[in-house]
Amino acid sequence: MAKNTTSAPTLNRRSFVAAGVAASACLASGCAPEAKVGTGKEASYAQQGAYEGGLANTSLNDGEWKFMECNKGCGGGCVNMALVKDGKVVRTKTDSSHEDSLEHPQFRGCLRGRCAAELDFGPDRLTYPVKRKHWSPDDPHGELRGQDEWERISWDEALDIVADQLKKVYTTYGPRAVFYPWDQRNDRTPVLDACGGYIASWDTQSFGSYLMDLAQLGLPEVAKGGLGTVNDRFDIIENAQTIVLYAQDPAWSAIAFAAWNLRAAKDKGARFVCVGPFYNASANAFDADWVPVFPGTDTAFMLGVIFEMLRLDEEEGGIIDWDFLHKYCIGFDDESMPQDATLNENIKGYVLGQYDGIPKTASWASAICGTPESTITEFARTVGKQDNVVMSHGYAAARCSGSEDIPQLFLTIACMGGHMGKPGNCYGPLWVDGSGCGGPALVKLGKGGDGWDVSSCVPLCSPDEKVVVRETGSNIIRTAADDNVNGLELYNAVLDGRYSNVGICWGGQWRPIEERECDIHLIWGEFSSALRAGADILRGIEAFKKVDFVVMRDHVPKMDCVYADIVLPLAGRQQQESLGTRREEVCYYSVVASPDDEAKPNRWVNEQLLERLGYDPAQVYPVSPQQALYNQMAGATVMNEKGEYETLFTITQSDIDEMGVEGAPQEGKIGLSEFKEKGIYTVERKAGDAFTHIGLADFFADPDANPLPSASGKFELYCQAKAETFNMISFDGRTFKPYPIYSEQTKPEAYRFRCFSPHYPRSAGSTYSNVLTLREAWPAPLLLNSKDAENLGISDGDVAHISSAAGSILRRVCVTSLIMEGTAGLPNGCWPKIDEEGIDRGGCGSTLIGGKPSGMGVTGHNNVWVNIEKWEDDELGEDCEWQSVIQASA
Ligand SMILES: Nc1nc2c(c(=O)[nH]1)N[C@H]1C(S)=C(S)[C@@H](COP(=O)(O)OP(=O)(O)OC[C@H]3O[C@@H](n4cnc5c(=O)[nH]c(N)nc54)[C@H](O)[C@@H]3O)O[C@H]1N2
Ligand SMILES: Nc1nc2c(c(=O)[nH]1)N[C@H]1C(S)=C(S)[C@@H](COP(=O)(O)OP(=O)(O)OC[C@H]3O[C@@H](n4cnc5c(=O)[nH]c(N)nc54)[C@H](O)[C@@H]3O)O[C@H]1N2
Ligand code: SF4
Ligand SMILES: [Mo]
Repeated sequence: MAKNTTSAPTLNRRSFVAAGVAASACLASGCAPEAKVGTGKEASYAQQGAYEGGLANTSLNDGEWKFMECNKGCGGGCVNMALVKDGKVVRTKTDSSHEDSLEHPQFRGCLRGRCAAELDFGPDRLTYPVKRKHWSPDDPHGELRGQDEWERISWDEALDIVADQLKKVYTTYGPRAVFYPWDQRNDRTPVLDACGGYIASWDTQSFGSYLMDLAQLGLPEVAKGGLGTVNDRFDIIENAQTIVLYAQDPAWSAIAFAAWNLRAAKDKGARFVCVGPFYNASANAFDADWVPVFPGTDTAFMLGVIFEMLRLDEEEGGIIDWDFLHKYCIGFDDESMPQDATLNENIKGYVLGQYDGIPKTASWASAICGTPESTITEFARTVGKQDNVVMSHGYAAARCSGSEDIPQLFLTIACMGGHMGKPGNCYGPLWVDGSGCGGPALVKLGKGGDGWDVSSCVPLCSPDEKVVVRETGSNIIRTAADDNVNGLELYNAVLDGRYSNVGICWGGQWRPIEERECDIHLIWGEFSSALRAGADILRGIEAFKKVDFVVMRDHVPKMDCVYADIVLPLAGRQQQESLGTRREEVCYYSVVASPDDEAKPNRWVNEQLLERLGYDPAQVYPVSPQQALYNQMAGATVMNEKGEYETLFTITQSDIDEMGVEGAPQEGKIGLSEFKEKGIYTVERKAGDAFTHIGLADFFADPDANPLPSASGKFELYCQAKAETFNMISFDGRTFKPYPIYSEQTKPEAYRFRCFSPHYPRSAGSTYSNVLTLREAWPAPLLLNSKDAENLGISDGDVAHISSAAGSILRRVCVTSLIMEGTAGLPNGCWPKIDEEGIDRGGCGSTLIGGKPSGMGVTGHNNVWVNIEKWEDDELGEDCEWQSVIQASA
């Protein structure tokens, strides 16, 4: 048994810096690098790594500038650049390809993108495969996960072990013993698909209740960006009079240049309104009016707003756009009921209290949502029909238990004000997806053809096993009997062998809720940080400890790796060429550096495993990565003013030869080598140009000829299909109506604060949150209202112990008047660090989230009930003083 070693030793900043300095001194004097490799990251970093801090003394021209792909996570794709000298990144910057303007913007990266080299080549980067010392096929010693020592092993050993374990589990227990707790949409694992599928998971952690089948309401699917309803940025900048940022903070959490476009709208005179528990960075930046709403109470708030809109319209007139409601929507009132209605009820009657005797007045709402009555009335006026209003929402309000009806309610308010289909008016997840640039892509990449097809692979499991084959667009995948575990039941599935299946959430493929049993033996992980991102981390650790085998692959030692048996090191984004696009631009990312270590590309790992499992990788992956990149380039097109797509790149035979691919020379608008040199191609814009776009313009021009995807072809404010789906998958037996209703959330006696989880500049998800520079710049404190802090005896900078029914964490506190009393804002993305007592000293929000799924299975990421106390037991230290590492013992 390992003596008291934790498998995630933390790297202390001072020792890291000292080791780096010592190692570089060693390099300068020509010492041989040998012995360092394999004994620890502090040593191997400077020898093998490709990032060197101490940028200040480097000249801007001393080296070669390369285009550095950001590890995103925010969904954007900015231009970030790295100055590379002698194979090391010595400096970074962002887009400087041309002068910045609204018409031809620079695609500037944020602070995370500028740290992309430190992420990909930092001191904690995984550089060789490791095995947990006390794991063996016969006795996994699961109880030591997270505490054991690591042994460095060769790729051959590592891949053999993984392939053997897969064979064993598939042939002995079948595909339902393999658990890949990540998004069921996922089409990222040809290895498990080839073997016969696996149990996947689904979660509302990101989109919240917007994960519902939005098409039923007439809206575009959220997974496709949900942007079909959104106007072009120039329309918004020029024409919006009011911009509502509902549960949204683009200044902290938007994609790339979203906040910058909002700034332009502000300069043109738009008024901003921020709705949520936090007067956030965007509210500050755009001098917004604040509509405070307690986390998780938006249903009550919006019902109150609808009541007030009805009242004001009746008393004063000019608030509700009745023509819009009756032409483009169904089911707002008795006059517009759909033919398939089974109830003689609707939102208008409900709000007026006609069915339950409770009018949803401003005073009724205020008692629940904490918004002053007069502010509810004021908001009702603001979103009335008189002004051009952009109704922009994030997903935070929908990431709350009890939030099922939020998408339909927000839509209802937008429709009551008639805020769609005309200049300066639109509704949608603006500034969350696609930088708020609504409209068809102006630049498109060709199809790479690098998806995979496992249809030739004979599953390893017995032919009796139910294996479901589906196409995801680019790939053919398999899942085990369409098993999908809800995010709040992940660990029940492992520990109790039980969960509730509701089918596939994407594309409306839900099925009736059904109890299922399972017997999970193997946990697989890639592309996500399921243990950190999900919920109930403490139970998650128990689940990881229970199974026979856990295998993870990543660039960095995230928590899931720390609790694994085999960890496979992946080469980062910046070790390969790639392309990225958004509406107006296409970016090129070069190979930035190639550190001399054992990290390998993801695809290489898959090919090696497929081969060991008896499959032919060339059949699974018909196109080489380089050919796929070429195909994307050769097929790239750009829209002209007539709306036609034209070939983008001129490609010569020598370009083709240089890439070592097959293809034919072609004529386009820009030479491929010129593009690679510039790193970006953008479509220049101007206000009123041919690319200006109004969301769903065709529908609004002729709703009968261009119906929406709902049953009626219109916006369904009474939606039979929605009610049927929700009731079919209700986890707690709660019933829903075709129109939005309030469902009571009772406050547990023992808890005082409602904690929400703002997405925070330090990281994108948990990605980047290990970077010490970012940890130092953004310490991620718990935000606490000054009156609450005073009552708790907590001062700014003190450490608090924050506890919920699921677990507890420590975090330094930032005392502020910018969040509502009775709430607490815990930044998302911190890496957990669980101590012997089970306290998370890393301050990860998911440690606090737990409980059973309710309603359609929404997780309460933004309305978890907590208690807060001052922590005086010991010192916490700063996040930038530690970093988790996985290193083999000498
Ligand atoms: N408490 C709390 N939890 C939350 C949220 C919250 O607000 N509060 N937000 C939720 C939201 S909105 C989301 S979207 C999720 C995000 O959660 P995840 O989808 O798990 O995202 P990350 O935490 O960024 O982890 C992504 C991991 O994939 C790795 N990775 C990157 N590229 C590759 C690759 O090419 N191959 C492989 N194998 N791995 C790669 C990264 O290094 C990183 O470890 O978190 C959710 N969890
Ligand atoms: N810097 C950074 N950017 C990111 C990410 C990141 O981790 N870091 N993550 C990316 C991802 S995966 C996603 S999904 C998006 C998330 O984007 P959003 O969902 O828009 O982001 P959040 O920060 O969770 O929430 C925005 C605001 O909503 C408010 N809010 C919280 N709870 C409630 C509520 O119950 N009701 C109301 N009305 N308001 C509420 C908060 O005050 C917060 O300021 O961001 C993306 N961008
Ligand atoms: S994290 Fe997002 S906004 Fe920041 S540089 Fe990367 S892609 Fe751009
Ligand atoms: Mo997300």
